[in-house]
Amino acid sequence: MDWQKLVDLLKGHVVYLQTHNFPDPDALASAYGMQVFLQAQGVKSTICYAGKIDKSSTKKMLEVFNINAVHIDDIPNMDEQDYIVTMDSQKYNSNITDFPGDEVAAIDHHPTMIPCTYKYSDIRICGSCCSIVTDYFIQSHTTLDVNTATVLLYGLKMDTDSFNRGVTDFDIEMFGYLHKIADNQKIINLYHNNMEIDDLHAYGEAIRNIQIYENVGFAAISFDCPDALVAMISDFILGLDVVEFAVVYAKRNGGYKFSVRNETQYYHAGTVTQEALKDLGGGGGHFSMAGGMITADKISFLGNNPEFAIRQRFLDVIKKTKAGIKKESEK
Ligand SMILES: [Mn+2]
Repeated sequence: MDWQKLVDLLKGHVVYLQTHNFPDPDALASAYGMQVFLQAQGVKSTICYAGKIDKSSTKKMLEVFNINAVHIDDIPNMDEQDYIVTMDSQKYNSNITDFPGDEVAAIDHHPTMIPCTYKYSDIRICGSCCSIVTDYFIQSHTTLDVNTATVLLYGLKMDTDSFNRGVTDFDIEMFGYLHKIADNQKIINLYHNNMEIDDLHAYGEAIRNIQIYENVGFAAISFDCPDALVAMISDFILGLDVVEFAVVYAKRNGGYKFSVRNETQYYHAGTVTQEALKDLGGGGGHFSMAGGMITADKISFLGNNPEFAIRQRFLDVIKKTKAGIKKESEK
């Protein structure tokens, strides 16, 4: 990372910080942190997104921390000369809409799915995009105020499921820095009031429908629910003692939206999901967490029992992975 290079690139331009669609706390918090950082270097920017902020706890976070994120519909005058920095996401990802501006930079903590050349990129595999943004304050010796530190710490905590998921030494180092400045009581309050009544219906349905095959748990939700909720239920299923690999999916636009979690040492959630959903819509992600979708036009490929077909596809890939590991160890 070269913070000065990013500042020099953006200076004098109209700058948008674009999160992925349906932004989660990490996306919004890291975009906010970047906005404050850039402001301190004399660069004004606007946080923007497509889709919607679908969890009321995320909306509450914006309120509590006074974050202004603007929906693309409310930015009718964005043009091709404007600069975009993608936050917590990368150009060409399926979860980010292509806006009129020029994607000159990307700040992200996810693996690259489709490579893209930027004028500046800072893609580091770690637990949260907020960790990367925190590093900009440290490296540039920019003062971090209480509100910004609290936002960044909240994003880091949420995206790593309280430091249990995908967390790296770097995240812990950034946590150590933020922790000294942040308002920790504010974080605890927000964190403990995350559950909404609608969430309970989805949990209820997942509990009724869970199916377990050895250490793999599947749960289907028959109604559309926000991405963040599908992910929460996937974490919840993984909490069962016998489940080490969780696949949760919900109806979405005539297809399905997936959230996958892995706590084994031998499967890769991203690779398994990518393979299992190949030709159906697609998927991918990290070692421990992944997402994916089956689009409406591909549903017919699943035959007359889609849920059976979905389980079969995942279990087949997992079986193949297992066989591969065996061969590897026989060498
Ligand atoms: Mn993130």
